[in-house]
Amino acid sequence: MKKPKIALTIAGTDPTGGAGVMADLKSFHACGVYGMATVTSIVAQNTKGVQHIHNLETQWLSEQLSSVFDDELPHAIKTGMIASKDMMKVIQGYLEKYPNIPYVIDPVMLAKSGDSLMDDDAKKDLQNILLPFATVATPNLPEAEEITGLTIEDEASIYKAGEIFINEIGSKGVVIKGGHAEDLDVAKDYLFTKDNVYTFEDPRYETKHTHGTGCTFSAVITAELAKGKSIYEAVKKAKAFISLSIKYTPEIGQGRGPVNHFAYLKKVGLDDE
Ligand code: PXL
Repeated sequence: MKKPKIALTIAGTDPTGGAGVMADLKSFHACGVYGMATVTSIVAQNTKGVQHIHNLETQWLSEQLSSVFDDELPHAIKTGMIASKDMMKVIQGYLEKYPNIPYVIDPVMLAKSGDSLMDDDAKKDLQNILLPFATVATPNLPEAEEITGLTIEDEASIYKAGEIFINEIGSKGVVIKGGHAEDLDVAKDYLFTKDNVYTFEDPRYETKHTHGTGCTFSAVITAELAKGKSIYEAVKKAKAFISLSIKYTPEIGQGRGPVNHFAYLKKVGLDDE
């Protein structure tokens, strides 16, 4: 068998299987990429909200990463929930050592339920410690506001935020996701790179079942970069992937249910187009 491409996630857990490490592994697999996973925090949560968070000791993360990197190098790395500055520093060490491995950062701050997934003072550390190494960062509007300090209320401020990510923070690419702008009937995302701006638009589906969208979107970008795709191609696929996964949500749980990580794989909705 041909050796597969490998994507590694560094993230928190979600026992519903919709978000975090679980979403990442499913999404890697659905993209035909072999998934590896290291855990930062164990989160007791369901579709109704987050009940408990247990951040692992930093050393436990170092040990997991050391086990992976001592054995087999991934072709791309993704980070999701990282609760503390110390964990960010550990991850930074690997990004410095392996600058050619594409790195996708989902700057996770809040769960869909509104619960905080990060120490308050760790928010500013993301931008000093990890965002400068990003091949692609994937903030939603509230995260982009927190990171840039801007109030984002129109397209001009999205462009200004993109410029800050690329020219001041030093990320190679950033997708500012417009999904939170609920007054619009399209979900429009903006990809900024050093020389270009691309926009991606899909219809907005009326559903409350969007748990895990951010994790899934960034995991698909990671998988595509692992395959050697360009940033543009990776984001384009992630947009198509996430739209189908929201359209064909499996309706699980009593609250905000998870997306369908296998809708794209099964080409649900694509065959009859
Ligand atoms: O999508 C943000 C996120 C990241 N990581 C974990 C989560 C969530 C959202 O629920 O649970 C573990």
